[in-house]
Amino acid sequence: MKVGIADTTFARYDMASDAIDELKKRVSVDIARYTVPGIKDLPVASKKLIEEEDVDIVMAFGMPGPEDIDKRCADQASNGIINAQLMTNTHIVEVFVHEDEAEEKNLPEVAEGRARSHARNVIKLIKSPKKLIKDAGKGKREGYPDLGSIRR
Ligand code: RDL
Ligand code: RDL
Ligand code: RDL
Repeated sequence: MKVGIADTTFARYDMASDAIDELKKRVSVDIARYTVPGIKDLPVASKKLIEEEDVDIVMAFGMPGPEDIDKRCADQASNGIINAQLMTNTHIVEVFVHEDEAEEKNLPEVAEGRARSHARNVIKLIKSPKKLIKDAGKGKREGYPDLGSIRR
């Protein structure tokens, strides 16, 4: 299995290294990593990893900042990432942590948890998609505790 890792220098936490560690602990994996300045550069970085490095799947890591301009930037980046997935028919798992999602002192824990959790999702998407079917409707979250299903 070959995983493309796209990440940014704008981010204030290195989620990609946690994800690579999680992948390597669990499966035999080749990594192609491409670091760009910010989240709006992630769509083309991801598309190049798919087309030029022949990866099976991409993880795109980014941290939208706290300002309104950053939120709009994040929307644009997400749209671009979705377009790149549709153009290449390949999953790009978007691993974003918003800087205002938690207090600064708690952000590293959220970021590490989300990175590792999505790394496990990536293994399932490529190696054993049936395991995801088993989790359907279970209120799974990344970086926070799972919420669980709603009961009658
Ligand atoms: O292509 C160069 C930049 O435009 C690009 O890297 C942007 O993603 C950079 N950037 C912003 O311009 C911005 O207003 C970022 C953010 N906000 C942000 O919140 N997070 C980023 N980049 O990773
Ligand atoms: O590509 C991996 C994730 O980015 C992707 O699965 C997102 O759809 C996950 N997600 C969010 O990142 C989010 O901020 C979801 C929600 N909110 C949501 O409200 N419902 C979801 N996913 O199903
Ligand atoms: O409503 C509470 C949470 O659902 C909310 O904080 C989510 O939007 C958090 N979140 C992101 O903001 C995001 O960019 C999540 C993801 N990505 C994600 O990939 N998985 C999550 N939450 O569980």
